[in-house]
Amino acid sequence: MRDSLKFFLIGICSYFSFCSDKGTSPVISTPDSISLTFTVRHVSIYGESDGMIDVRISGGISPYYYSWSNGEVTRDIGGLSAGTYSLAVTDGNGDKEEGMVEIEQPSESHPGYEDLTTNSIGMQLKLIKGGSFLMGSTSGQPDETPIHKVNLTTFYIGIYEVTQAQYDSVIGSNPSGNRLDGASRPVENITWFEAEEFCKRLSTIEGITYRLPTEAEWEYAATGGIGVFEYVWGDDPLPQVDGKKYANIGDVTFLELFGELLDFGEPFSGYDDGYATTSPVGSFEPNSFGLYDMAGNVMEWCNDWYMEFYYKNSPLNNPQGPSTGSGKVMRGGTYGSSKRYTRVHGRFQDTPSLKVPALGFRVVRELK
Ligand SMILES: [Ca+2]
Ligand SMILES: [Ca+2]
Repeated sequence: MRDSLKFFLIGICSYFSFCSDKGTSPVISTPDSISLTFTVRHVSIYGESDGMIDVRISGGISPYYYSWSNGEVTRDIGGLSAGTYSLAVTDGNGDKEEGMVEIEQPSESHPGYEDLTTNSIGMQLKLIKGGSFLMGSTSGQPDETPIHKVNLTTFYIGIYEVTQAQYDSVIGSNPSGNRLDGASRPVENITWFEAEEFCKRLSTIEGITYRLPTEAEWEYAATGGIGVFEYVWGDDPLPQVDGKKYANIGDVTFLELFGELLDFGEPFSGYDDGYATTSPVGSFEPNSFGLYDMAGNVMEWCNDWYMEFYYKNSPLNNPQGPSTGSGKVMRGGTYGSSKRYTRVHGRFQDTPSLKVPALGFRVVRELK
C-alpha cells in the first residue's frame, strides 16, 4: 500500500470558491507524496494508506486537527470566514504537504430554496450556489485557455440529462434514436432549437425560467466544485475508481459493436461500462455535486454560441458566450467518445440544427 500512496484533499464548499495561491495552480504535489487541492468547510480525503492522516488548518483561528484512516472521510471543519489560512496534511509515514488556502467570500444563503428539488414533470434539480471558480485548463486544447476566474449566480441544474419520457411529456413526441427501454434514457436526436423549445414550454408550464446551461455553468457543474481534475471522476485514466464506474463512454462494449469511436480518438481501453449506446440516466456514479452523466451518455447542448478564444475576453460575471456565431457549444462527450471528448474542460461545437442520436441536454432553472 505504501507504493500506492496518493491522497486528494478536496474542499467541497457550501459556496463555491476555488482557492488558488496567488493565481498559481491550486494543486501542490510532490513525488510519492500527497496531492492537495483546497479547501473549505467540508473536507474529503481519498487515499490508500496503512497509516493515519493529520489535517491542520490554522491562521486566525485555532488549529483544526483530524485523523483519518483508510478510505474517504468527510469532516466539517467549521465556519471559516473570508481570509487566508495555512493548511497542512501529514500521513502516517510522515509525508507532509502544506499550502495556503484563500477563502474569498462568505457563504451565500438561500432561504426557501431546497438543495434538491423535484419539478412538475419529475425532474430532480440540484441547487448550485453562487460564487467564483477557475474555468478552463492548460492541459487540453488551445480553446480551453487561459484559465480564468468566473463568478456565477446561484442556479438549479438537472441532476440527470432530460429523459425521453420527460421530453415526450412536454413536447408530445420522442425523436430519439435509442429507444430500447427508452423512457429513462436521455432524449437525443434533437437540435439545439428543439432543446431550447423544450425549455420555453416547461417555463410556461411552471411559470419559472428554464433554459440551457451556459457553458460556464455547465463546466462548473461538471467539475463538482473541484476544478483541477481532467475528468469528472478525477485524474484516473479510466472512469472506474474503487470498483465504481463513473461514465458511459467509448468503452469495450461500444468498440465491439461499432469497431471505432464516434470521434475516432483514443478509446478507454480496458474499461467496460456495458453500454454500446445510451444508458438510462443515472446508471453510473454521480460527481461530488450529485450530478449524473456529466461525462458521456449523451453530449449536452449548452446555451452559448461557440468562439474558439472566448476565454481570452470572457466577462467575469455570468459569461453568456459571444452574441452570435455559427456553432453552439456542446459538452461532456457521448457513449462512444474518446478520452479527449470526455475531458471535463473539453469544448466542442456544431451547427444548432444538428441532430444525432448521441446529443441531448439537461436544463438549468433560474431561482426566480
Ligand atoms: Ca459505452
Ligand atoms: Ca452527458
